[in-house]
Amino acid sequence: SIPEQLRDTWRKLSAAEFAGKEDFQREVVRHIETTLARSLYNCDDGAAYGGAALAVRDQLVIRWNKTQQNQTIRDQKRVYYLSLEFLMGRALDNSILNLDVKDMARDGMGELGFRIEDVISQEHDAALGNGGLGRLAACFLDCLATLNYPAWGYGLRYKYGIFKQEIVDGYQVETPDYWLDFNPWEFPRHDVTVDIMFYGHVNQYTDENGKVVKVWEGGEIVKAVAHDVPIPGYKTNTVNNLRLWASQPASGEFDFQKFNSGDYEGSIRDQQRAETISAVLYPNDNIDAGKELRLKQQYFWVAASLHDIVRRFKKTHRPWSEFSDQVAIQLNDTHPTLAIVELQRILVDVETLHWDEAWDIVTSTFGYTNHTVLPEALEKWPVPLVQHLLPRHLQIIYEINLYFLQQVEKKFPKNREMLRNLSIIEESQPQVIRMAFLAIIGSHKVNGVAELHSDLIKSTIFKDFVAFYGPDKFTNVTNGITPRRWLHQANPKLSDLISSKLGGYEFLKDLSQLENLKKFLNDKEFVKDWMDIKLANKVRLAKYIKETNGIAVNPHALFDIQVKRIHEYKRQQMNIFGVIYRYLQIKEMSLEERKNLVPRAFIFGGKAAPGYWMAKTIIKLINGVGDVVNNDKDIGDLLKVVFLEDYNVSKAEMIIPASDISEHISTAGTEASGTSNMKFVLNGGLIIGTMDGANIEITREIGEENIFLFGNVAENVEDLRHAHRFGKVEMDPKLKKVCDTINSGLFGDANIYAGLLSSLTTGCDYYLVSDDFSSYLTTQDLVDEAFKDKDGWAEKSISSVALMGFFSADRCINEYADMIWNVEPLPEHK
Ligand code: HBZ
Repeated sequence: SIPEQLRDTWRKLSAAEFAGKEDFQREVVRHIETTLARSLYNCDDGAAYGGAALAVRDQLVIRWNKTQQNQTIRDQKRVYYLSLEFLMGRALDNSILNLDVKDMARDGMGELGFRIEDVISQEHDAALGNGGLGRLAACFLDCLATLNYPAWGYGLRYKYGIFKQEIVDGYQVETPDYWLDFNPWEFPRHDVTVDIMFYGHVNQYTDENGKVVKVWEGGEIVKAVAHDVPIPGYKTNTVNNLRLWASQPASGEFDFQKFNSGDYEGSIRDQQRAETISAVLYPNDNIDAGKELRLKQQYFWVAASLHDIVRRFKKTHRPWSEFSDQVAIQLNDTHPTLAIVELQRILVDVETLHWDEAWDIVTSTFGYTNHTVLPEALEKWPVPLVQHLLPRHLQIIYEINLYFLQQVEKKFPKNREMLRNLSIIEESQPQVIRMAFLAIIGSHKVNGVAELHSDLIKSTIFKDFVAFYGPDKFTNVTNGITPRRWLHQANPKLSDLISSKLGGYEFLKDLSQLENLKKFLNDKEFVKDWMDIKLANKVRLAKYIKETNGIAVNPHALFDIQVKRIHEYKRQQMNIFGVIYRYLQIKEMSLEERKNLVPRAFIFGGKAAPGYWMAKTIIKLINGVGDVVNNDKDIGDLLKVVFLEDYNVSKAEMIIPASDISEHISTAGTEASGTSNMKFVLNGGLIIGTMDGANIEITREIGEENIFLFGNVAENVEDLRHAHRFGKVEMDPKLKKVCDTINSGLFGDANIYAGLLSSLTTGCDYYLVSDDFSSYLTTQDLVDEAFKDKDGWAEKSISSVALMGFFSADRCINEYADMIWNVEPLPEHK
């Protein structure tokens, strides 16, 4: 650092935040002309975005540096959120809003000749995630900064985010998402690197005290390079850090030798092999593909992050016993579970702590969040693979398991079944490591993400752990969303209207204040404004649909939206079957009968994992039905079916505010929480859903009269599945009619859909579509009736929003901080 006597000079020259519009404009123009080397003669929206982003970024960086300095000086306990996914979306609009300079930016860019909306929409989404899990991590970062918690996110800097989806002839086609051509939001730190080792072998030595020392040696080394992203909070000076690791070849003699001996291609190959680790995000949501490269990604990221955390801790010269007073690490699902093993390895092998002392530190440091009960999503790594890639870690896992099972034996003597059920190692061929079990054993708290889900993990997949540890190790933190992005940013008009009634934007930091909206339920003008905003948002979406899909949707139709990853358990197939049934019904109606109908537009969006055939078939069916229905002149506005291509965060910000009703219709007990349900209700949309995930708590908060619930409950699922397996269930006749229509070839060659239809019959209807279909249709009829009563609908919409305070992710972050991390907010710097 700079010598004391020179610091005054330095401070005089320190970068200053822009004070007003002119300052901001000057910075924008300076960046366009110098950083981007463009001029007023060749500045398009893209360059304007670049200039605006760089100007805003400077502002963030000044606060970011001060925040980091403040955190170092105060030296409080920090939280580290380890997530293989951060689904951030766009940063410019969010940064401007969090810095509270949107009006200034709009005026400033306007005077330079640009519409702020056009500038903002130039930005490429940062799509480093699949769905709910990744977006939750992004919401949490916003809240941690807003609430001034000293917190870091750690993830991977994928060169390719989630693929882009195109629809060709009704089918999903994937293209790569190369998003880094211009990314002003990241700062490569070529000086912050960690060497990560793979493969090799374990050597045993006896040291001078006769102690056996194990050393992992001789492996392949890859370099992790830090890329830092500033994370601003809303109306606070706090700007936290998200550190993403990129893999690079560890430059060493090895490469040089190859190069010098003429094997140029060989040395490039090694280089590419290293870069492959952080090249691409695995595009699976709720499915474990079990690929070696994925395990390499996990270890690479976890080892780099832990090394960084340990290095930071060691700078404070505290004793190891204080590690967990300074560090809390949260594991976002089992993907970072190797962090537990890596910390134990560092403490025992490198820092030479006693095993038990090390293990106490480890378990008091980690918390584990589970996001699914679906068996196909639970990670299990084959022992031979781990043996090959991480030989020392495998030994440590065996040792952890041995000590753990000794405790189990003590508590449940001679209970072989208990030992088998609780063992980290599953005795299959080959043996596999159950990562969730390792995560539980290595953490002090385990949480689910909604009440039903947290109860289910305790009574099903982790039942025996509850028997062993008692119930206190397991807890619930119901998910939430950040109202900054999902209300203020996505729906500025609604946010403004709410603020005009509540006397400012304080509600964005304390969402429970929304309750005061109830006072205005009878304020005619307010109610009208409320519904006008909804209509304006629908008009905007209708225009987008016309532009992208060529389909004319009447903005006054009931907009019925299901946007999320395509998965059988989420039951988009039930939705489209319902659409087909509705179509058949309308076709049978007289013109007179049709007059009573509420026109409806069914809008779908979502990606299918590239290898998930059934999900891809569902997309094809939606498009097949759309082709028929949308082109049927006899139907007109009464029914439209739209599939929106490439659903992502920025599209969600446009789509969600435009819904009248949205669908959250998973088989009860399968959707851990769901978070889009919260986003839709917060934007004044009503929802139709099953008693699943957070729908249950949404119902409790907003009242049964404000939600359309249907279908079987989780307790019945097992019996129903059993009945299907033993052939005791007749298909629902309405569903049968739908299947017959699909089989007739009306929506394209019936062979295309054969697999989907047989999942309902020979596949034993695992997701219970037949069992819920009739109550789904009946409830959809209730939705139509309710929508006819405009005043009643508006009342439901407003009173629901008024009661959504609980679902702010600020509430959830405070719960994690109190119950799991034991961290306090840091006084904001000046
Ligand atoms: O996490 C989702 C749950 O399905 C959803 O119910 C919940 O609201 C959300 C946040 O808690 N889970 C995922 O999104 N999971 C994944 O994307 C995933 C990705 C890779 C995997 C496994 C799961 O290997």
